[in-house]
Amino acid sequence: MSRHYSPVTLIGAPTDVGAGHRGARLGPEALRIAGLGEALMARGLQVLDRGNLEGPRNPWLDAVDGYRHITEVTEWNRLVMEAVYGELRDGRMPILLGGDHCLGLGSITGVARWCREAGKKLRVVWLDAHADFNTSEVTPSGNIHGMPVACLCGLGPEPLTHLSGVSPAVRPEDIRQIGIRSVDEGERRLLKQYGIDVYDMRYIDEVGMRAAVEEALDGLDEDTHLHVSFDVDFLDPSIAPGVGTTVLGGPTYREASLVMEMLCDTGRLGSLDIMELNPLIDDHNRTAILAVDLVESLFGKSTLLRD
Ligand code: 4U7
Ligand code: MN
Ligand code: MN
Ligand code: MN
Repeated sequence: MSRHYSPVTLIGAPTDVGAGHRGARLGPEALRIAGLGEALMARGLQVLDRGNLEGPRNPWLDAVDGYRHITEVTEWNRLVMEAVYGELRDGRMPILLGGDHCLGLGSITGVARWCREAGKKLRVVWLDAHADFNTSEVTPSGNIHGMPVACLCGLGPEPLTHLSGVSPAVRPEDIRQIGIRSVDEGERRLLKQYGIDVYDMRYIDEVGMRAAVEEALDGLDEDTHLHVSFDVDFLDPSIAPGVGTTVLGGPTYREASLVMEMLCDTGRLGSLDIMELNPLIDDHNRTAILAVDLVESLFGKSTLLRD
């Protein structure tokens, strides 16, 4: 199926300031070396690589008041929000190359700000092993990459919840999470309280990936901007070892490809994050190469031979 896409912009955000392992700062280069830009161009897209954002270094300190590195995390998210928003305003599709997933906050805050101005509805599809809905009170780690979805929903420290001035940046009912299989105790309560629509692995096992994704995409219309936040640890660790926080029991290659193909078929994709890739834990860049392959599916590569 051939589609018309806006020109695409790659934005590298080389930091692991929100993570519990160092190395995700090398994600943008690993994705470039795995051929992300070339693969998108081969699909007929116009691609501009803006290189990497430059933000504060990772001080690698213990948590203070339940957060690690909140000052640095705030600054990185501000940079990401401005970059993502700027691309959308210029009519381009931003692809954020992480970097750890705390930056999903800045990326989606930028997207939501643009949607408000453009009068568009927003649907966020969060592909992850984790729900990333912790707060300083319930986090077992203090790592802010476990908190961005809560912050988007207005739950968290002021500098993070009010990045664009508006809080909540996203309505909880606009979020769908797929692939979830690791949720902390307090986090589970908050997810329920906020009514987040979670398609966890148990549900996917029971109804199948196709039905789960169909439900997650229900109600999308031509006024909807689809944002995909792809945490690479969504994938089963047997195929994607290059992440800091592997969790057994994730989607297979075919299940993940199907998700991407179905997201593509909506024709509504407007922005993308590729997050949490850690080349230091990877095996000859295979996880980056797999991520690029799946992104190709998201942009229309398909094994489908039927019409
Ligand atoms: B990722 C964790 F405790 N929940 O908060 C936490 F299990 O962006 C992990 O999804 C968070 O990779 C993982 O530290 C964040 C932990
Ligand atoms: Mn995540
Ligand atoms: Mn994760
Ligand atoms: Mn992770």
